[in-house]
Amino acid sequence: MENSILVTRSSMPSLEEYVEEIRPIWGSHWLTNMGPKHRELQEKLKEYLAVDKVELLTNGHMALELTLQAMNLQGEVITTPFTFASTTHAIVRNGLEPVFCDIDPVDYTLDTTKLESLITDRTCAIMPVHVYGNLCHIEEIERIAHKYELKVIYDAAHAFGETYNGRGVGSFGDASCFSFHATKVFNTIEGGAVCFHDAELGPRLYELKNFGIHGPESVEAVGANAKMNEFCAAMGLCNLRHLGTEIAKRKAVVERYRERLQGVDGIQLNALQPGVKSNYAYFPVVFDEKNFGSSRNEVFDALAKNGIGARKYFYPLTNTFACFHNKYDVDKTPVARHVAERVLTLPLYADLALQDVDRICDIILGLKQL
Ligand code: T4K
Repeated sequence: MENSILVTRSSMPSLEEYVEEIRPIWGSHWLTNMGPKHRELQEKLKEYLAVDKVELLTNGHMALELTLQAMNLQGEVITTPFTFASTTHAIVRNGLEPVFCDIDPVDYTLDTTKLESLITDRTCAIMPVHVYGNLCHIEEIERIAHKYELKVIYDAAHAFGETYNGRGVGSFGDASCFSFHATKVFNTIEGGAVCFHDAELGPRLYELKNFGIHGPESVEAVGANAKMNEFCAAMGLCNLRHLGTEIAKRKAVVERYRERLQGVDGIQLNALQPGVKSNYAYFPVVFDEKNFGSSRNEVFDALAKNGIGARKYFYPLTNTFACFHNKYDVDKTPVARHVAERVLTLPLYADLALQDVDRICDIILGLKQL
């Protein structure tokens, strides 16, 4: 539909800036396999994310999948079903067993009060998600992981550039995996990265993203092809220059939504987290039909009729996916089910005009039954 507003829109540099960035590639003919743009972006991201070790990958999913593989894990991984398919798939594709923990009703991240009871002698790791850029209960997760000697791999796909008490979010846990997909606050078209601490993990990840090739005549692991190419890295170098401005514009959009929707009976807005510097990645709203008068699906349909593409991130829950053939009991994650049935993620991107935010809010508030 013309003039439609979608849930997000990729941030892009000017065409001229991107052309300048990729011009040297025409001289070198070096297109991929850890070329100069790849290495430059990797160094710049260490600085931006305030972490020591970063490995760039083709996407956020391969970051999750290869990190689990690099850690040589076996058994069960405790995770959340309130996430994108990628988190659960990364676990299952590694031959590991996901064990689903319920979520916190306020920030939608893993409910740490329910975590310990899920630990068995087969548990090897926890994979929490900083969903919507809401940071997990980091201290509690780390306390429990330490007590039971479990690895913590954060799915930080939504949390690029955020800080907690001044510390880069990628520095928590054993590893944090970011997505640089076109729909993310920071994009490299497709892309992702892992931040980690263990010095031995770096060479493992480096090899695994390149088929497990150790040297010209030696292949030591069954790896994948997950190397970020030079054109994606160049996009990242350009987008990184403008990120501060883009995030400030997102903040203005979020503030306008809050101004308009805060305090409306039957609407729950995303929690503000003390100590967190937000990246304003998503704007989820939970509709309680009893108090609001209209259901999430009615709001979704009304917006769609007006050319506005809100999304039901994250419905359905991953523990209900058809590909798992009813293997998991969704009754064990009742809060996640409650939220997934009521949440709508409203359009949010840097260039979303405040008049459009007002139009979206007018449609939503028009559905409020007094
Ligand atoms: N963990 C979590 C928690 C994640 O949310 C994700 C990805 C991952 C891991 C894995 O990371 P990656 O491997 O993807 O790097 C989108 C994204 O494809 C996906 O990256 C993201 N999460 C997920 C939440 O959203 P879809 O299927 O909803 O995308 P799509 O194509 O419907 O696009 C949404 C909107 O974005 C469009 O309506 C318009 C806009 N858009 C889209 C594209 C593709 C653009 O403006 N430009 C574009 O190029 O999954």
